[in-house]
Amino acid sequence: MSGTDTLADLAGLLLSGKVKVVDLAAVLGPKTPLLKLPPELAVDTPPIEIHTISAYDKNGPFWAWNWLKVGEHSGTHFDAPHHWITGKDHPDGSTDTIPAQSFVAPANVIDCSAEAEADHDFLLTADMVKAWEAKHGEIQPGEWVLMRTDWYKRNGDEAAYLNADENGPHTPGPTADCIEYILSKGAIGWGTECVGTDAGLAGGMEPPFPAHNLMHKNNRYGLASLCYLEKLPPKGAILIAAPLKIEHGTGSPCRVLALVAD
Ligand code: 23J
Ligand code: MN
Repeated sequence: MSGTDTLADLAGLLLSGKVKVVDLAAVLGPKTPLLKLPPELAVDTPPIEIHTISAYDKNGPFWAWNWLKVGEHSGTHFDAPHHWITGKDHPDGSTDTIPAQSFVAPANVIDCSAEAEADHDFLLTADMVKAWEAKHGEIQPGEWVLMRTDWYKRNGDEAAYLNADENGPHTPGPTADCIEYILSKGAIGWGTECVGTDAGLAGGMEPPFPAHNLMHKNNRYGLASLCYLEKLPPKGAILIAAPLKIEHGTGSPCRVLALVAD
């Protein structure tokens, strides 16, 4: 079958609803939970603002539009390799230089929802990924690996979403050996339903923030604050995740979509 025929089939499947488009993004606005870093270490991303330019009024009688104040790493968002010091020298590692082919890729969805509910500091390990592969099939080169935790259900309550106490944030994520393993399989990216791609306590890991450090060192991508991963099968969904083409951008809020066969 030619590529043209395949696309004609896809067009029919989309129009008939046999292929569904699933929205994996959270609403982006002033109530979006944002990462809080230790103040002695770093400056935080500023709160999101949405300002009206006009609303069919004296500032624009027939039209409505807004302007935004929003950090690149806010809400459901894409992490580009240039976000991390380990990835800063990749010539195709910023939002305006990543090849478009990278923005559409198959997804593997690993369900850790029971584990994350039982242990807010739950860490997905390489051995657990291997056990998942034994059941569902191997992670193939060029595919996303997404960690489902149902954590997005806390997204409406910043304190619950960030889940911090005096020892820092308690949110699930990957171990360094998990990230090393998916990189050995050729994964194009790693995504989670938490505020960042790393676990809450990842600053104390070796290396610190292994999802950021290792994925971006290898010119691979991240997705954070994903929603509704329970709507995706373990294998078979196609992810569409394209950041805004920000000049020298390190990431961008992103309307992440999944194509899912019904
Ligand atoms: C900056 C510093 C640490 C982290 C992050 C950003 C993110 O999670 C992010 O949004 O990329 S952990
Ligand atoms: Mn980010």
